[in-house]
This record gives sequence, C-alpha cells and structure tokens, in this order.
Amino acid sequence: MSRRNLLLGAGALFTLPTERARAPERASLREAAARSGRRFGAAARAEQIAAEPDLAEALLVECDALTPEISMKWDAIEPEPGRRDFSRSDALLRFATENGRALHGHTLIWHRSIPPWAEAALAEGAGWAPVAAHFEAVLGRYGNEIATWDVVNEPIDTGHRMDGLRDGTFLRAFGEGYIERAFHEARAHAPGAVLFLNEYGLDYDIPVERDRRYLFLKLVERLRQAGAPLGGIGLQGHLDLRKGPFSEPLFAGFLRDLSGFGLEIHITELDVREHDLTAPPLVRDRLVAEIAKRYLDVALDCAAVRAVSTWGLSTRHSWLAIEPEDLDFYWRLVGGQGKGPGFNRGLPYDSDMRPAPMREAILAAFERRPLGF
Ligand code: 9MR
Repeated sequence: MSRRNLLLGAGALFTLPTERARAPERASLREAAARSGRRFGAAARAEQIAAEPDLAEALLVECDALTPEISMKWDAIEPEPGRRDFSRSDALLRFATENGRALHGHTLIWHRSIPPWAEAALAEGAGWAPVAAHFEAVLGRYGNEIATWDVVNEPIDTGHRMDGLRDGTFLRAFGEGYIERAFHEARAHAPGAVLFLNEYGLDYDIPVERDRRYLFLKLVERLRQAGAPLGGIGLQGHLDLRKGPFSEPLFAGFLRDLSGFGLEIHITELDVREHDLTAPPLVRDRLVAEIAKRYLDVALDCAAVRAVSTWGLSTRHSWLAIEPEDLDFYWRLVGGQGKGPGFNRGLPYDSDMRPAPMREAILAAFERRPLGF
C-alpha cells in the first residue's frame, strides 16, 4: 500500500499532510526494524493524532505498532463503576487498523491507574469481581484485534519485602497470587494473545536496579513454575542521564538470564530523561543519542528482543516535558534565566517534528543487527 493510501485510510481522523511533514528519504525506523527481524513502535494518543497531521504522518512512517499512552488504563476507561468510555481507545485502534498498524494493549493492571472507586472497593473487600469485570470489558472489546497485552505493569518495589512485590492495593487485597491470577484471567478472555509482564528500572549499574533485576528474574521464575500464561517480558527502558553508570556487560547478562525463560522480550517505553536542560541543544542531543545507542546495541544483540517502542515519538508530547506552570520554578532551580521551552529532548523527533539524533541512534542500532546476525 502506498503512503498516500495509508493516509487516505485515516482520512476520518486528520487531513492530508503537507510536504513539510514528509519523513526523510532514508529508511524508516520500521523498515530498519524489519531488516533486523524486529518491529518498531511508539506510544500515542488518539486526540493528538487527530489534531496534528504531522504527528500522525510521522507515526505512520516510522511505526509498526502504537501503544495507547493513557486511554486503555483502568482509570481512563472506567472513571465511575460500570460507566466505561472506550472512545479514545476505539479511535486509536481505528487509526492503527485502517492503516495496517498494530496496537499493543497497555495496561490491564497498574497500581497507578486504578480508579479511586475501585481502589476503595478492593480495599474494602469487594474481592476479584471488579478486576474480572474490567478484564472482561477491555479484552472482550479488544482481545481479538490486539495481539499483545501488558497484563501487569510495575509489580516490583524494592526494599519492602523479600519477594520484591509492591505493597499496594492488589497485594493487600489478593496476596502474592494476584499476578498469576491476573494472567489466567487475561488468558480466559483473550485466548490467542501474547501476555506481557512490564517493568521499569532494570537498566543501570546502581544498587536499586541491581536489586530490581534480581527480584524481577525471581518473579518471572515463580510465574513460569506456577504455570502462569506469561508470553512476553516488557522492559520499559526509561533511560535517565541523572542515573548511571550504564554497564553493557551487566545489562547483557540480565538479558541473557531473561532469555533463558524462552519468552519474547520487548523494549516497551524507551526514552531518555536529561540531567541538564540548560546545556546547548547539540550537546543534549548527543548525550541522548549516545545512551539510546549504547542501550539498544546491547538489547538488539539479544535474539529474544523482538520489538522496540519509544514512549511517544516526538518531544512535543512527553511525560518528561516540564509543565508550563512548573517552568519558572525549574529555571530558578537550575539558575537559568526563567525562559525557554520545557522540552525534554529524549525522543526520536523534536517538538517541530524534525528527526532528532536519537532517531539516527535507533536506526543505527537496528542496522547493526540485520536479520540472522
Ligand atoms: O506517559 C503517561 C502519562 O502521560 C500519564 O499521565 C501516566 C498516567 O496514566 O502514565 C504515563 O505512562 C507511564 C506508563 O503507562 C507506565 N510506565 C511509566 C510511564 C510514564 O509514567
């Protein structure tokens, strides 16, 4: 299908792009990923795609798959018990499928996206019924069309319990077995889907992340032994220039251990938090691209790593952007002049939808590892 047809397919959502928004002539990220036997994707929001043709086009040019950044979370879907709003997820799915792209389901269970009414109900002993109803509603609607799902997101929290499980609503309501139970519940409503456990903070050579890696491997081992229908591992990959060091051998060793479970691994939320937004843009871009390349060179050396997604495509929209109301505070904090945009530069496209050095880094990492390396 030509790019023009791709775009016409999405005509209901946005108008045709101008020449200005055209992607570079070189290989797209999805083409480079395909040559590496992988897929590339990004998190996205339907309302941004509908309002911004240049973003919509860049997503279609670069991505095989989109992840709903917010709209498929429990609190977004069901703000009040039984009153479900699927409109934004429906729109994103329509945009993806009309253009021959996939969606990655994100996320059925996450301690930060439980609607307040469900939080209260679970704490008061409502039992599994609200969780089952949520899974049934979401997977009943999308389970056939979406092939990969984050079932449980961020279950590990270091420093509290020997098993590393986060001391939160689900653990308190259902005990240690809730993760396994969630996977079985998901399997019951989506028999053919690949079910993922998604986790953050597994990247750096620092004590807390060493602990997290150990606890995460143990959790995966327990789930496998218990026969949970776990099919994939998501490593979020939120890199952070304030953290460090990053050790190639250590991260490679972790991926080797993880590969031993025979599951597919996805890098699900790659982006880079900067440590100095006041440095010259060229310096910032170089630092961002460097760490992304180092991380992906190791990740793509691992044959089990099948997909890479960034958490957003352009820094125009990033959870790492500093909100306008916080900007004054930020600039005072870093001793700046109280002006300038609060954009973090840690994504493949800049806020004007121009490819950034991080895009080159991702491209180069895929190109370094052609299929069958
Ligand atoms: O980027 C997302 C942000 O816009 C939302 O406000 C937030 C709550 O829904 O979730 C952010 O995405 C998170 C993702 O779902 C899980 N891993 C961490 C991401 C960044 O916080």
